[in-house]
Amino acid sequence: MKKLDDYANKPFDYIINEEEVRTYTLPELLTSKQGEKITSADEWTKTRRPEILHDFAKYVYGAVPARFDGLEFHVKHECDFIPGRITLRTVEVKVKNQGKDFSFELYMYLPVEMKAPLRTFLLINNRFHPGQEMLSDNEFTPIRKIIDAGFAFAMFDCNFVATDKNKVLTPGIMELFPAETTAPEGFGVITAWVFAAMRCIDYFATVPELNPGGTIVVGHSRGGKAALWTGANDVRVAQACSNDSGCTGAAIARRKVGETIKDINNGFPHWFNENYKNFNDNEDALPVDQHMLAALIAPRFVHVGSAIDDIWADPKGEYLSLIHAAPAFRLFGRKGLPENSTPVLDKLLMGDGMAYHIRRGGHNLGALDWDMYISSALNNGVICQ
Ligand code: GTR
Repeated sequence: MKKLDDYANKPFDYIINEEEVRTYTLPELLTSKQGEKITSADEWTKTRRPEILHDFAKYVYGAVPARFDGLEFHVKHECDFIPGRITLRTVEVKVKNQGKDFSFELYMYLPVEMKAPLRTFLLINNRFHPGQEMLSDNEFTPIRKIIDAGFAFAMFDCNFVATDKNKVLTPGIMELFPAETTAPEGFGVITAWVFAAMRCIDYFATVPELNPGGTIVVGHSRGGKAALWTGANDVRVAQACSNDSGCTGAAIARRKVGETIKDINNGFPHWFNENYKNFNDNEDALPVDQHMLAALIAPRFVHVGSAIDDIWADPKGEYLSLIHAAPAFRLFGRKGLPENSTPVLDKLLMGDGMAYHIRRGGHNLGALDWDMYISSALNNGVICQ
């Protein structure tokens, strides 16, 4: 019987025999569709990055709508969350398109003494429980801890923005975009959440003390997939944190360890676009793999967090995405994860442009994860737009 403590310095060996993983070839990160080698940050930004972004939109998530008719913010109420320390501001975010509008609530937790430029942790909250959770700190939303570390904290309820059930145009933001959601490449629910996250960052830009270009987006699991896709689409994201995002998040799809594309498309067909279904049991035909999603965040910061018991999310595959994304970061002079060091259980592996951690326990966003994300955000020498 393996004992986890014996594997603290080689956590992946505790959960997987790498020799049993199928052999695969990843799509070339630094070769353009025309076959040109990408050797500079400029070529990456002008040529390769748009190609990869386009492929993720077309074959996986659907493009984030860039156009809509209007956007309004209304502060609905403001109250003491902790008197003298933290204010809770509820903002109605109203999006208008094609004669319709849809509003969702953004919850902002702000230090009473706001000193510019304040960076904000934005949680794409897929486990929102109105009432209870909002009124107290909890493991998933440790409001006090984040504020005390010197940040603002914000979140919205995923389910309210786009129902996490199926891709029907039930009340939700997708109703505003009928054409953009119904085509085979039309966007799914994950992209709807990303669109909402980007509108939250638009709100940050209206608050003088907040630095919208210093936003740190965090998401757990399905929210983690959305956090990475937000970081890929919006350069105001200075850091994207993927917590246990697994399949179609941080984990390399071609490994087929844990949840596969077929599993996820069968279980959650509404998260992605219709084209993605063509890659069920057909990973090798996909023009992208998930390391390229992490690469789209370069030269900004990406932090991937895994949990040792969350084998369904393929922790090793999540880590490998960072390794294979690193060449894009190097084009910008960022070194990636430190050379010659591998993850140690419960410790932060802090790199240049990226960080990784794997902790004890299962599929959850907990105290240690937050400590790690806060620590990397404090130390990453953030590149703000
Ligand atoms: C799992 C699912 C994952 C993940 C997660 C979640 O069961 O297979 O892809 O996103 O749920 O969001 O909690």
